[in-house]
Amino acid sequence: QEKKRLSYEQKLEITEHSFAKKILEIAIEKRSNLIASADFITTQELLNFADIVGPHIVALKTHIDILNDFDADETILPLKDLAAKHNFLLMEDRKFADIGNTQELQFSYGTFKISNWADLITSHVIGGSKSLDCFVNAGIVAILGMSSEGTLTDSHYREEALKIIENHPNIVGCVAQNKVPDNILLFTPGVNLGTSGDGKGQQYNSPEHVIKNYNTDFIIVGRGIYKADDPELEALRYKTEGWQAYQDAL
Ligand code: 5BU
Repeated sequence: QEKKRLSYEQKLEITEHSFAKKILEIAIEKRSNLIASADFITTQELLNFADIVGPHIVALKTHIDILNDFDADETILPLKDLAAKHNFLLMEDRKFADIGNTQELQFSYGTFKISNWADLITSHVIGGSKSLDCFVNAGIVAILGMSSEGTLTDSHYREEALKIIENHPNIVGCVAQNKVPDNILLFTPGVNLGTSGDGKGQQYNSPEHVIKNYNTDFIIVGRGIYKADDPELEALRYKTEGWQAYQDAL
């Protein structure tokens, strides 16, 4: 018999990291494995979207540096309120890729002061294990493999990256397009029900495909939801498909 995937309850028992526990608890409570990527350039759109899809998601993924009108008081305070109101985590997709000292500065200083508000942050592991020590009081989602055509995250890179990911205490999970060991939460972007690519290198699969084939824990959906005519309805569709595929795989 084929080995079944672990349930979110089972993962909750084996995980050590507090932010891993949090996202698993939200998944169980909401019966959702959906992360919405909110790639907006205005605060108003970002906040509207967060309020609409908030009840259906486990986390909202941001690229805070693409906002034209970022303001700590006008953007982050209401965003934190919405995260509390709807019980989702804030995941900043910063993709750090530098030495530890620089990442420490980028994490806590400058315009965005990410460490003040992000629950999860994404980081490459290209700077080596020690470069990740600076990310305290947040959970790292480490990038193992990218979804884009021609990515350099080949099997050798991923093999070496996985050694870092498996052994670093600040890491809660990784972004990848393949299976990973059970103790690492798997986040998979490049998920869309309507199209197989965006003409700019992005490659898409369905929620069912990634959950059944890679044992993905959390699907990350951007344009599939925020470009839809009715984003809430579309979020519900991805949520339902994602949860159904998870239950089928148990
Ligand atoms: P899309 O609109 O669903 O294509 O958006 C995908 C989001 O996930 C977008 O914010 C990307 O920056 C992010 N992403 C990705 O698409 N692929 C990757 O490998 C990584 C991040 Br890492």
